[in-house]
Amino acid sequence: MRIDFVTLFPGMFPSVMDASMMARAKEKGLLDWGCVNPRDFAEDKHHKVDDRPFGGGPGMLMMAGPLAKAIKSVKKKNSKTILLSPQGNIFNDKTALRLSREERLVLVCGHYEGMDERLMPLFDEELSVGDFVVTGGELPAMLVADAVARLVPGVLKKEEAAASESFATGLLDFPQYTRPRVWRGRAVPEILFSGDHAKIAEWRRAAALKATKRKRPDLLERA
Ligand code: 4G4
Repeated sequence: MRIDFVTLFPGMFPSVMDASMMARAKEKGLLDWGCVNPRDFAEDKHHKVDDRPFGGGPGMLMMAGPLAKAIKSVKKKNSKTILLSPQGNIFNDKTALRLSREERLVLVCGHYEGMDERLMPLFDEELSVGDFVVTGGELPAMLVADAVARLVPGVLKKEEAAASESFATGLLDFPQYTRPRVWRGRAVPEILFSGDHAKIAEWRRAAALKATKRKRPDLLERA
């Protein structure tokens, strides 16, 4: 998969995109990414990318011209072009799985108070990572990139891949423990040392169900 970010702040990306799982995915040749800056496509000598809204009001908007040219420079026939915005459909694991099957994503990061409405036809989708506003689309875009990349076949190690199915069960994760066996007077549940794998699986399912009921009852109602 190739991911192109359209962003006024390309410097934000390497620390996230070149670390951990995404670095490994790149080394394996499963993921490739880059940034393109609308400022490099500005048409005037001051490299202007924002302007005041017609009709008045506070703040600035991203201009259509530079952003459209930046998108065009990375968009290919097999690209899916996505705007991150508070107005988008809420992003979830199901969307992540669907996007993980795409060959190329173009993730467009907005800034200022928003963008010229006439850009909207350039997007195949508008996604939101939650009901809140952040300064720019960069963090939402990287969040989507991470969630999608880890579902690209081969990116996760085998043992991690199994864990990623936990959301697919529709339940929260079961509680997990590692050494020491007793910590601050609290012992790890005895059943986990029984060696009885069927019993352990049964305990984990019940514990996952209980955790889901307590923390996210809405997930159960949907299932
Ligand atoms: C597009 C339009 C995404 C992008 C307006 C982006 C929250 C999310 C932005 C804006 C974002 C989200 C500046 C309001 C950038 N904020 N929930 N901000 N704003 O996914």
